[in-house]
Amino acid sequence: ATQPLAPGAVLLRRFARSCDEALLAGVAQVLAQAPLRHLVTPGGFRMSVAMSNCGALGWVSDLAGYRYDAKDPQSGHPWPAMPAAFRDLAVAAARAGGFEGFSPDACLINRYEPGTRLSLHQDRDEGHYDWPIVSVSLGLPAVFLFGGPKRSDKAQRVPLAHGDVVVWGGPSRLHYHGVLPVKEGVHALTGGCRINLTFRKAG
Ligand code: MD3
Ligand code: FE
Repeated sequence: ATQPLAPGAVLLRRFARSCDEALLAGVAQVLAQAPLRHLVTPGGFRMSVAMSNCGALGWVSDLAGYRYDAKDPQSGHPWPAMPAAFRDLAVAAARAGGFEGFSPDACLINRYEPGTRLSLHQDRDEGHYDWPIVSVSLGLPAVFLFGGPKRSDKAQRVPLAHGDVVVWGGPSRLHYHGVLPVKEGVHALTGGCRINLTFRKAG
């Protein structure tokens, strides 16, 4: 089922269900080369979400700021290649959301353990606001906060379950968003955590 959330934002419930095992095999392969880590914000706070990346560019944060980098600062090596199953899913979801020709060069992997949250923010470090961000939720469910163009705009709460995919394009691309603390639970494929993949055109 396709649900419009806001102009330019399309929720594709369960879109990634049929390829969930291939996606999680890809996650394991990437994390073997570029392990999850807790980044530090420019303000000096340790993020509760653990992150890694694959693709030509990866999102990083440290005391110097937020940016995309071709290398994993922890290893000094390029980020692992984007698995074919990742790219194929992201391209198909973007097409279903109305964005033909999406060619992501960055995939951020976020891991949420119970209690982990992501506070309201905008994604403004990519060079291409005309392309959408495609997000894929795997494992434990979460409540996503989807606000407006200003931090103070009222946010809608959108429950996201395993396999749900959202294409965030058009005016929604720069809206504030976040994730409420993930509740304890067990999922057959991920165990006690939620994994989120976000595909972007960053370079
Ligand atoms: C709406 N991740 O990595 S994905 C992020 O569940 C991030 O891990 C969350 O926000 C997560 O930056 C949410 C959904 C998402 C991603 C980007 C957006 C929603 C968005 C950009 C604009 C509007
Ligand atoms: Fe974000």
